[in-house]
Amino acid sequence: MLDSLREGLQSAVKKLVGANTVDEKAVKEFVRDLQRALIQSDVNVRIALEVTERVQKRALDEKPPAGVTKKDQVVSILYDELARLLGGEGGLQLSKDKTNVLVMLGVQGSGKTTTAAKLARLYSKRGFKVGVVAADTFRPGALAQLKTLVASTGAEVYSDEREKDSVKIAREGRKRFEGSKNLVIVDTAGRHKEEKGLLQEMKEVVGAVKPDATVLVIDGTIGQQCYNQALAFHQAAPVGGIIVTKLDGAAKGGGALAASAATGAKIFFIGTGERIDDLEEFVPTRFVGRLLGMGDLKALMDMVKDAEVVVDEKMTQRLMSGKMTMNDLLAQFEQMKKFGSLKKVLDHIPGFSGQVDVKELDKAEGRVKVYKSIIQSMTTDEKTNPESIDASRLRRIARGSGRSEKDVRELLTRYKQMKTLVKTSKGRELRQMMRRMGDQ
Ligand SMILES: Nc1nc2c(ncn2[C@@H]2O[C@H](COP(=O)(O)OP(=O)(O)O)[C@@H](O)[C@H]2O)c(=O)[nH]1
Ligand SMILES: [Mg+2]
Repeated sequence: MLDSLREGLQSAVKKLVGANTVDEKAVKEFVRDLQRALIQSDVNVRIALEVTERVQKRALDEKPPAGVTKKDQVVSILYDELARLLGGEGGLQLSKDKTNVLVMLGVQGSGKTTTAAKLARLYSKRGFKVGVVAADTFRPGALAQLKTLVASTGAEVYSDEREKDSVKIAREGRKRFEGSKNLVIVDTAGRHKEEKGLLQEMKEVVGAVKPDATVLVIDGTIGQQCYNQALAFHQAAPVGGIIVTKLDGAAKGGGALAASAATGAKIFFIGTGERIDDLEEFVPTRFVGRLLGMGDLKALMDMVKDAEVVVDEKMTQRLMSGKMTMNDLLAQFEQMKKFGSLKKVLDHIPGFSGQVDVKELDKAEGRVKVYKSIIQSMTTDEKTNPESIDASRLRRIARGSGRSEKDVRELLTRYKQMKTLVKTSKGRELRQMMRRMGDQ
């Protein structure tokens, strides 16, 4: 799905990551590569320029947070901006405590009937009682198609073969399922080729059924034309959400998604194939993470934000001036633990995986726990001046913390090592050293 866009974006990122330094020239080249990838995927030129200009401006203006490299920061900016381009979080919210009603809208052939069945399947699996209303009285064989598709889902179909008025069927179907189902999906014809008739029909059905949400089904192969189509529907009756279909193998998929999101309506799901299970919940951040070939980038970003918060510049200053207390050391250990988890996340990212030994990390985390209990058994004086800890104090601390004297000595050694390292290292090296300490 969206192979060319994925390849374009990933090769741009790869080039950036492979560059010696991320200077203005490298950023600009990166941005040009992005523009090319987006436009090739039929993202509207204006939108493509807007998003890449934002990436460029932020990449050049913003400083990376402490502990994050410039490269990682630029990639995370791209991730942010692409996710924003594809709309906000929060998909279709349905409550089992009521009868939720959805009306499927969209031009003929966009995938309404298929998607109605996919939704019936998905929500049946989630424990909803689902009813589907066959309100396409226009297309010959429409009812048979719907029944066949829905048969495997466990949902019930409401139809009336003698009734030719689709608005009436929609109204009756809703009435039939009211109270007995958690979800009613009304499939419509969308038969009118010309916009006016189609929108009129839609207004009538929506007026009769009064759904909780209208779901606009759009064929993703039409690319950025999605925008005008979605806007026309949205203006006739507010669209609750969009489902973009046929994104499997759609070269213009990027454009379709960006254009749909540009209307301001949320993309609820995407259709990724003809089979009944080929429906995916659309979460922009997750989707972009996959596009960029990064495991769970959302989790990674959260970690980076955490890391940003814990770096305490004042404490770093104190450490660098050679004054270090056990509490500082403890705080550093805690920080390493954070970097430790960050590494676990990195492990899910292709290119990083395999470079992190999770067992070693666990071991390091285990030691930190031991050190922590020891430090907590020290008096304030001992914490501030660990040099004052003699043999008898050492014994007392070991007893108090329930740890062995060997553990306490190990901690004191780590403290001395750290202090020496801090004295001999300068500026930014310090933080790198802190990170390396986590590996030991
Ligand atoms: N490849 C692919 N085909 C799809 C997808 N969704 C629907 N289709 C196909 O698109 C065609 C039209 O779908 P249909 O549900 O009948 O559209 P409707 O006229 O809007 O009800 C059918 O051949 C479907 O199998 C999808 O996500 N991927
Ligand atoms: Mg249909």
